[in-house]
Amino acid sequence: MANKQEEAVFTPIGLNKNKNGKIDKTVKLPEPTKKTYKQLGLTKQNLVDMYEQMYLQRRFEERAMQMYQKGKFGGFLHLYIGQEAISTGTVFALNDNDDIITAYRDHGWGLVRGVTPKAGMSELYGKTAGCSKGKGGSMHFANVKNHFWGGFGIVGGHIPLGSGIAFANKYKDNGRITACFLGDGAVHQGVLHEVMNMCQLWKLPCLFVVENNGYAMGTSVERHSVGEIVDRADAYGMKKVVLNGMDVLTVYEKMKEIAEEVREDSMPWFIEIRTYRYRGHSMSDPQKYRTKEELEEYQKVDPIERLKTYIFENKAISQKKLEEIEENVENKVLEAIEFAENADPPEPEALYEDMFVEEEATFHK
Ligand SMILES: Cc1ncc(C[n+]2csc(CCOP(=O)(O)OP(=O)(O)O)c2C)c(N)n1
Ligand SMILES: [Mg+2]
Repeated sequence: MANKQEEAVFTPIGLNKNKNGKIDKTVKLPEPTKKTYKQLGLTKQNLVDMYEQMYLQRRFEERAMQMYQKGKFGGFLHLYIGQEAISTGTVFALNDNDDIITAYRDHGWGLVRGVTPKAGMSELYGKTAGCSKGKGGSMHFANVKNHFWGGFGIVGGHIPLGSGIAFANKYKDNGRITACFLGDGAVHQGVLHEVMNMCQLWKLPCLFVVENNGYAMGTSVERHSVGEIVDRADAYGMKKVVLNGMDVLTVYEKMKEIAEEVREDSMPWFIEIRTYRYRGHSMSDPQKYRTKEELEEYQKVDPIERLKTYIFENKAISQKKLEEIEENVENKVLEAIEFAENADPPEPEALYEDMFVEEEATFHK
């Protein structure tokens, strides 16, 4: 019951109001690393490789968006555009056999963990050549061979699976760690708190990484979350950090440091990486909840442009050579579209396949 003097108010009030009394919806980006690529143990070639990967993720999705708009395929399409430094910095920092699991904004993760543009595009088109045989679509990119477990549509549904993988790794004593990525909106799913408690208690080598991109669908973080997301770690005595997710070198530096520490002490971490979602939640989002100016603020610190500038400042590659790399990526994406368009759709019987594990489970053989 509301106090007699006041009306019941169910909209968030008073959180980070700016001078005009409006809710300040921006995600505050922490300072990026000051270390040079050499201090981080990276080579000029590593910088170029990171750039190529981020550029591939961006062009793959921009083209996928075009094809979706042309009606070439349907279903959901959640774009990762703006967040590419997180997938790229993480995968360059972790070992190739460390496990990664994420939610439905998963195209970038798939590409960086070895889903080819052809297999990715075919998955979007619902073709058998897709990474999930065309039966998963946008939300179910996966590459189990390369320890990327997908791609999940239920907000928070994959979090206990991530900690289960971490449990299996500890049980097998194989030295692998698990990185479980989730959105800011998923932080409020009760299951996260069940597994954070358990992971801390059982010392599981698991990183819970929140990609705070400012919004859960059309609801800004300021409207859906009390306090700082990262502080959820305090309730569990878990180690925590906030990172700038618009700078690939920052993500690389911290994820590498943390991964090394986890391999030593097998204690979990709660990591908030701040970033920004450039596109709507999915393709049917009119984005009335934010302004063009807000989006442009973040585009000024675009992770791909930022790395490109850094590459030229450090003379890691000539402009001409980088343009060749970009052209090559562009061609690969166009070839992937052609391939997907001409690929076969699944036969109706495929509906009944892959429902259960029929042979021995392949995990950790
Ligand atoms: C259990 C559940 N509730 C609601 C939805 C609908 N839904 C899909 S995405 C989403 C928002 C999640 O936002 P966030 O975790 O911040 O991830 P982002 O989309 O920003 O990557 C919601 C509510 C869902 N898929 N699953
Ligand atoms: Mg979000």
